[in-house]
Amino acid sequence: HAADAQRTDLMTITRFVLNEQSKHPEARGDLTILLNHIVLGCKFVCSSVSKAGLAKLIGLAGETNVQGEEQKKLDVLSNQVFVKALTSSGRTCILVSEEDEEAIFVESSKRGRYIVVFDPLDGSSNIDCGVSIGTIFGIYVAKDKQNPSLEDVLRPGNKMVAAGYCMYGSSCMLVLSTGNGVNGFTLDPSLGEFILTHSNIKIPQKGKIYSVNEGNAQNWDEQTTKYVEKCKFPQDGSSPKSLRYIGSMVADVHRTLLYGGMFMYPADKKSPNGKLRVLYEVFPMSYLVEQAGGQAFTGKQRALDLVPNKIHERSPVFLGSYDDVEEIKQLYGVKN
Ligand code: AHM
Ligand code: MG
Repeated sequence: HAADAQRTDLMTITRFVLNEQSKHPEARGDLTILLNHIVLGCKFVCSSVSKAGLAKLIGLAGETNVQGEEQKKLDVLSNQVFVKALTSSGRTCILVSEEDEEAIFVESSKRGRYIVVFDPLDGSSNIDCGVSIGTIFGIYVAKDKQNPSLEDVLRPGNKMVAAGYCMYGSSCMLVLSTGNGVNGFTLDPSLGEFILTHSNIKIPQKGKIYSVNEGNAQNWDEQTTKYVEKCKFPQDGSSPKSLRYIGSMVADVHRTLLYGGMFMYPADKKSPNGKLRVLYEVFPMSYLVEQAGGQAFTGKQRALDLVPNKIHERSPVFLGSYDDVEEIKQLYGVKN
């Protein structure tokens, strides 16, 4: 019985990645080990986020609690956990975190060939009110693990070998691509394991939702303004789109992957490069959206073709359903 099989034959994320890697005869299990360490970080953050109110983990970094112990803000704590987990995996040589000004070069005795770029806890303005937040990550391979350099990191997103995010929401979900489609895993808290629940995620060809911080509208360029106008007042007889904006990239992109539509953080007069960071926000999410059959565009080019000049560089992004992104590309005069 299929139903029985579902209950007893659990496809954990580790088993799934091992299966995928076995299709590459040259693979030595390093990516599986690295992903296991990322998963550990996600489980830790998930448990901290759900206990945040209780444990009074929230507070200004450096603030002390009643016992006089230093309290760490959840995003600082999450960063430390990820940095330790990734370093101790023995599979990384460079780490780029949103929380650290400089890239971290792993000491030579612990070096491996992978580079991980990540935002340990994105959407932190949403922590205090219990709204979904997440971790975003992307993985590159260094050319020479003994001599890793920033050049290995400042590469276009199309060179990533894997990307994913973990959403700390009503359930904890990890969505992953190793370049062969997108799969979603839900944490079973009783097992402490991520179980495959959303296999081969495909984004709908066209969606009914647009997602943007419309409070910035007065500073938008003409193309963004026109696009949003079309969403609200379509001239072709179609129904207007619904607006959904959480303000947590992971949650907004997750909904876009599952329901389709458009998520955007455009340029505006105040922020000519938008807000989102290329390496650990725009690239991983664009990678996932493309792997799910959608598109990601910067206003000028395919997002994954962008070549970053600095590790914390920003870029505008328009991502989502294939047809919806096609519309914005046309407004910007970009053809396939
Ligand atoms: P953060 O890294 O400071 O948390 O900011 C990133 C977040 C994204 O999750 C989200 O898409 C965006 O900021 C929302 O920005 P805004 O509040 O300007 O709409
Ligand atoms: Mg962020």
